[in-house]
Amino acid sequence: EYNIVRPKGYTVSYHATDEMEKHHFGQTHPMKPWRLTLTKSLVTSYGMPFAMDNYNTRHATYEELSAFHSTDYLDYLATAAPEDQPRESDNEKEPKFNLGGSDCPLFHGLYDYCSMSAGTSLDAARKICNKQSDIAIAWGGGLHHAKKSEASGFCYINDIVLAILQLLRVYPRVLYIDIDVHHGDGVEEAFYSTDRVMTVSFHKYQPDTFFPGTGSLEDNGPQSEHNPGAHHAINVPLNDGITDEQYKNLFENIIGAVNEKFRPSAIALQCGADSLAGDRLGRFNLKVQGHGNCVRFCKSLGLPMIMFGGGGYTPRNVARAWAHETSIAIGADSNIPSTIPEHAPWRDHFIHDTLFPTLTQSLHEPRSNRNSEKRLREIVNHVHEQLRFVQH
Ligand code: ZL4
Ligand code: CA
Ligand code: ZN
Repeated sequence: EYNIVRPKGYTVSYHATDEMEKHHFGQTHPMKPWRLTLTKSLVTSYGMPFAMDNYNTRHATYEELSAFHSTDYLDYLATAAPEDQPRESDNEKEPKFNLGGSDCPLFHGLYDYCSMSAGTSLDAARKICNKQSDIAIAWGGGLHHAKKSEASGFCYINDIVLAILQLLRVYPRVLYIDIDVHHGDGVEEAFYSTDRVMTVSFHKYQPDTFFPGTGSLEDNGPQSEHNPGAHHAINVPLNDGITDEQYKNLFENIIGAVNEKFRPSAIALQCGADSLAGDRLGRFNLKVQGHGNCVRFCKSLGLPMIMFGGGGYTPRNVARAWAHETSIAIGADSNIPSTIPEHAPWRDHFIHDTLFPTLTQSLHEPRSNRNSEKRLREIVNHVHEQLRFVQH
């Protein structure tokens, strides 16, 4: 009923599974897999599936997960039960592999949830590798904090690292971009010693008070002569309240320069939606349009691309952003109405019936902007300095 058609000579694939969305981290935990259902229902109510290849994804196998994770860790992840959760009173019971605390609880079906998230991203990566998709969408992935042998910040399996490892079989260089409000530490660390992956994370940075506390401007990968990965990590540390306009200038300047110097052959874009205004955990003032602009800019570079999910703790805004970004991927963003369709399930859940709420609709009291133009210029200058060392 809307003007949604398949883009000509261009394939977008959407990778998801309803099974993943049924899992719960616990009553009041901020991570709600249900936001994926809300996203899918909004995407569907706009008719977008007609313009994409839609895949119901499978579980990643143990062997696939072990391409990055240690078998010790995977074995414990596969067998640990919610009962193994250390209790407050149990002083001596150390959480193993950082599993079972309040950030990374052990919940029923945890291993299934993790292997589905990874399966979604691996399927997306394979479609990019065999050139069956130009853009592959994996909103169930994007869990950038997980380490080789450790869970961290709501992330247990690093599906992004697994997907990039797949891309590296076919593509000489992969550019990883992370617009989640948190630092993409797990992905940065995994590729610290290679010059085939460049990582760029934009995030709120305030050591000690904002998770994970890493990702300073000066963190650019181990700076030793013998390390090919030196200068291949870029960090853009930001303060509360950054606006669409500032973010657009920074993003296009930095990613434009990185693209020219690094000459990536594929892009992995983590679209964490906790950088939106009004996010339960976030601190920025980005609107859906400002967040989506990053996707539009990346698409304009004309490279094969995977779009991952990530954070996002106000589900109605997560669904808005990821539905809008799906429409950008298929080139339908100017064809769909900004009013949420009458027949959309959960329509009332959105409170305001628009895809693009104003700042006051999202926040009631907009956050004050603590990013001075002077500091943003310093950041851009530092990044350009780093890029002088990168030449492909
Ligand atoms: C919660 O309400 O900063 C977990 C986590 C569970 C339910 C009830 C338990 C109450 C906020 C967060 C106690 C909660 C204490 N429940 C949480 C240092 C911390 C230790 C844990 O978007 N406490 C840790 C992780 C971050 C810390 C952010 C972002 C992931 C991603 C990609 C991960 N951890 C302090 C916090 C709640 C909870 C309420 C919480 N945890 C907020 N920020 C954190 O980048 C997916
Ligand atoms: Ca980030
Ligand atoms: Zn986040």
